[in-house]
Amino acid sequence: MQMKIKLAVIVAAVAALTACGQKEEAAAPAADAPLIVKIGHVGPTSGAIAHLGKDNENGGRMAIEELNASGLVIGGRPVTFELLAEDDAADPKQGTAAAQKLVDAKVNGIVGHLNSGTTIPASKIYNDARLPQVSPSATNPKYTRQGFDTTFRLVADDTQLGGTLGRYAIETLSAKTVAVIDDRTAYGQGVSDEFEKGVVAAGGTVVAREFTNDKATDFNAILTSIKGKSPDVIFFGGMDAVAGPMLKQMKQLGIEAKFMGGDGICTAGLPALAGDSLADNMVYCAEAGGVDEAGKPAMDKFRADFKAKYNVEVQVYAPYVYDAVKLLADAMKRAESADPAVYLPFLAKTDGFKGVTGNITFDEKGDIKNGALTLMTYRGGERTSLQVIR
Ligand code: ABU
Repeated sequence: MQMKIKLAVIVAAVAALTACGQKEEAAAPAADAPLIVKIGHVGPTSGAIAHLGKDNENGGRMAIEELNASGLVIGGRPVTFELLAEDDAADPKQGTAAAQKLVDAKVNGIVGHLNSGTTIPASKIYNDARLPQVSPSATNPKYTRQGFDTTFRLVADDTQLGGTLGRYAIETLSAKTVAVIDDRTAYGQGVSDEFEKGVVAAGGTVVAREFTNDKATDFNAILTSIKGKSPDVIFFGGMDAVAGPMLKQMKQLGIEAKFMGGDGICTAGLPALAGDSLADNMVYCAEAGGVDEAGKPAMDKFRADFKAKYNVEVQVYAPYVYDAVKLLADAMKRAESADPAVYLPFLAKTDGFKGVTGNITFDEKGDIKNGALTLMTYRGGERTSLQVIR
């Protein structure tokens, strides 16, 4: 009897294995069967800076649609790209949860996240999974300085951004004294520290350093304290959703200092957030990228196409997300494979990829070589480009 049971178990196991083998055989794609390539995108599509997260996500969708219309073939197989979009609400914990979800979904590559505070912790999860990650907007230098070979960045970092703005405040705006406020995020603290260094190197004086947080709406106490020190410039390290109300309260308190910030405030949405407190030539900021004269037609076309498609202006980084998605596809094409292990070395060797944001070549850390900055001010409620600096 026992013998019979044993035999039955063996027969069942063999049958299961055979069925499994047949199933695997049936699932093996034909050599020219369509290839589905999944690109993960993460940004804050909820919360105070949802307008920036949606801007990034839409840039990614535009690239995906164009790639699918282009009839790209990789390894002899026609490719269909899919965007798997996740919301991290600019929160580091939600950022790592979103990262793990995309790893579990077996995406082929990552574009994101938007914030340094989410991008840096998520980058460890992607590195552990050996997934290439291209950030279109995170500017904290640490992101590409962790020894990971999977991290890439399409914009200049906060050392370049904060340092240039610090020197600009003293040398071009003729400020002698500055006050600095940061939002205690990885981005806000980092860019403020670099701004201070730039100010001091150019001979200026930092008369106050205050902090707030990335959800604050009341700045009366810190602005009143700063007003007592009469700085020529107030620099804010943080995002536009906080800068807008801060500008309104500066006006209410009668503070006439110029207001500066990094790329986080340098958005198309700042005028709406600041209302009538945004006087002409009062705010100076910089996008951590930008194109020279020769690159303007392609960038202008992107902006016009984006506006026509989504009925909203580009905020800041949609073109960089668009380029990041196309760049991943380009590396896959050069490798003739969408397998991250196969195309990662091709991505690292990217040399002169022609994007709408300019020519892209990576250095040994995965940072863009010869990255640009675009200094901006606001006039008539519009972002106005002043100068592209390399
Ligand atoms: N670079 C500005 C916004 C994104 C960040 O946190 O780095």
